[in-house]
Amino acid sequence: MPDTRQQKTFCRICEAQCGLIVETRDNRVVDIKPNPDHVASKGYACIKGLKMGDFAHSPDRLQTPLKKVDGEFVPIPWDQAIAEIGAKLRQIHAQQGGQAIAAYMGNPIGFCMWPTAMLNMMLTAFGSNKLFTPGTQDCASKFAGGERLFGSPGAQVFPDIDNMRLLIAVGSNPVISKMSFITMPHPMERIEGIEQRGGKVYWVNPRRTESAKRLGEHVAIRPDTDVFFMLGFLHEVIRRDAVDHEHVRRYMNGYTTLAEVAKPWTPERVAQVTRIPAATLTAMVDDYLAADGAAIYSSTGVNQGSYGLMVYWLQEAINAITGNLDKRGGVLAGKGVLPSPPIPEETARSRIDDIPYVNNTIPAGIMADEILTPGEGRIRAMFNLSGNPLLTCAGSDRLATAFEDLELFVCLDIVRNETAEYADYILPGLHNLERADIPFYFFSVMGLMPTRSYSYTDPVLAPPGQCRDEGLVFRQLCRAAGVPLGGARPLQWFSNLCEWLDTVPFLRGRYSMDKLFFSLMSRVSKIGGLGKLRKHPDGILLEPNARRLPGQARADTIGQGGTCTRRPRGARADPR
Ligand SMILES: Nc1nc2c(c(=O)[nH]1)N[C@H]1C(S)=C(S)[C@@H](COP(=O)(O)OP(=O)(O)OC[C@H]3O[C@@H](n4cnc5c(=O)[nH]c(N)nc54)[C@H](O)[C@@H]3O)O[C@H]1N2
Ligand SMILES: Nc1nc2c(c(=O)[nH]1)N[C@H]1C(S)=C(S)[C@@H](COP(=O)(O)OP(=O)(O)OC[C@H]3O[C@@H](n4cnc5c(=O)[nH]c(N)nc54)[C@H](O)[C@@H]3O)O[C@H]1N2
Ligand code: SF4
Ligand SMILES: [Mo]
Repeated sequence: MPDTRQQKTFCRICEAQCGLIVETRDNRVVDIKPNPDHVASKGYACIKGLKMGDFAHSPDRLQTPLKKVDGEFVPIPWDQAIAEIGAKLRQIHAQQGGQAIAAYMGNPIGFCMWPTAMLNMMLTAFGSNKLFTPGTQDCASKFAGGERLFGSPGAQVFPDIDNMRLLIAVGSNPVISKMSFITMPHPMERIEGIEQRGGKVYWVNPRRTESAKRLGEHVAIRPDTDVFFMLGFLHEVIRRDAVDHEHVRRYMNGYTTLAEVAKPWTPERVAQVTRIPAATLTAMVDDYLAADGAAIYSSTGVNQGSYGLMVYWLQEAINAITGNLDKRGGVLAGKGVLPSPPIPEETARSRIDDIPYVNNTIPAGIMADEILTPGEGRIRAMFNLSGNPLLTCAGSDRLATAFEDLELFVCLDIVRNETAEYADYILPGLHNLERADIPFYFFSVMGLMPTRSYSYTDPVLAPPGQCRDEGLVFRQLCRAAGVPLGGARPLQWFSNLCEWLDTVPFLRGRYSMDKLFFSLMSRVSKIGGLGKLRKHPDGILLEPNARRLPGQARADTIGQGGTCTRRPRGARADPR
């Protein structure tokens, strides 16, 4: 008799994290359907989520650890891989210090809470803060902006799409990508709702995208000139005195400076740079100001440009001074369920070019230089956790040279990608369907949810071959290298105990550390233990989004200065 099962879970390919129903037979996916009862996605899922079984069962799946021997990858047992990598780490740590050990964490696994937490714990164990992420390319501008505008990198705002009358979306293409910094399944249906309510949508983009072809008005802009568009927009808002002065007085600092910055940037002047006709810009301002609930929102097309932070600052300044910040139909402040990880008082700076860290991460753009440039803290050992930086970061040739220069390069992935060709070891990790999870950082910490919800999933599939949870691999490597997980001996002992209990047949799975971690997180978030969460496979609806500025207890998140204050030194922003 085949073992046929149906299990509810949620997708972890993009920010939307749609609810899915997965049907399996003998540990193979036979069908994936959208979950019509999921509290947030309500029966929506896209082709990527529905076809992910093909990736889980791909013939390209890595099934065993590989070691490069004389230029060829040969299979080796896990014990050997852990012992050898651990010994090499121990040596590099002793000779060159913790900062010689670094990691790049790819985007797909960034949606999974456990392996990413354990990677951080391993880096902490070595005393390293060198974590590179794609986020430093695609959204560091927003994290840096959140810190400067609202008091912490995790304090972010998102457009209240379901209630607004006007959306200006800059550098985004939701038909294809489902947006960013907003966890919203089926974005186009909800954006369509704006027009159905009699409102309007503008797409500011050099390209007439699939989204612009579907609805709204396309405004063509010369690439990388969005900062001037924002300056012209702000100039017009201030020239017309369409400013909510009471809102500004109560919650913001620096308005005079803002007005001075915008003063020279008339729509006519801006048009010469952006190629957006002055009449188009002023018509957009007319529509924005006339709408009861409006927002300018920008995404990856801007974040990856030269002026991401400036665009973000100006955009949120416009939303704020017009009274659209913290307004139904404007932009709302995210409210997560977990506290933000602490950000050090003193911002770390990179060895190369003295660049400040953003959200505890170092820019992937200087990874090659951090490896190749001699001196204290030069990277000698590198982990690549489900990333493909050789292709996705700038400067492939130099990165290839850098990866070849490393003393130890370990890639963990489910397939052998281009970057892994440079590895000394390739370790087989888990597909998302093979791990338990809770909603990732943007939900749980930043709370960028138009529909506030929370869920837990058990694994749907057992991993094939010798594929191993990456979180366990980092715990084992800490032990092998003689450094305690997270820098705390009791934590390493606890980790070892959990690992041992998982080998006892009748206890297997009961004390696995990932589940205990999820249980702890869910209890900290006051949602309940895994027992409760398992009873809600369609997710749990949380208290809806609300205005947050007037409540003084929460004013620090939005920043007493909506436009440009920093929190007082020593004050910690509470993301809730
Ligand atoms: N030219 C160009 N470069 C870009 C971008 C662009 O638009 N153009 N976009 C940028 C952006 S927005 C981003 S986020 C980065 C992404 O950059 P990266 O994160 O470096 O690259 P990806 O190709 O998304 O994924 C890396 C690896 O994740 C693995 N993976 C996929 N699913 C799973 C899974 O379920 N489990 C495990 N363990 N691994 C899995 C894949 O095998 C793949 O090898 O690229 C950036 N770089
Ligand atoms: N199918 C699919 N979906 C994905 C992903 C994927 O790889 N494939 N990746 C996921 C990830 S990691 C992310 S971060 C999100 C990204 O999702 P979005 O933030 O929506 O980004 P993109 O779809 O890359 O669209 C960026 C747009 O910016 C435009 N653009 C380029 N340069 C400029 C410029 O200078 N100014 C302006 N105004 N626009 C510009 C481009 O034409 C493009 O339409 O998508 C997620 N969803
Ligand atoms: S929209 Fe994103 S989360 Fe939803 S099914 Fe598609 S890839 Fe998965
Ligand atoms: Mo991204």
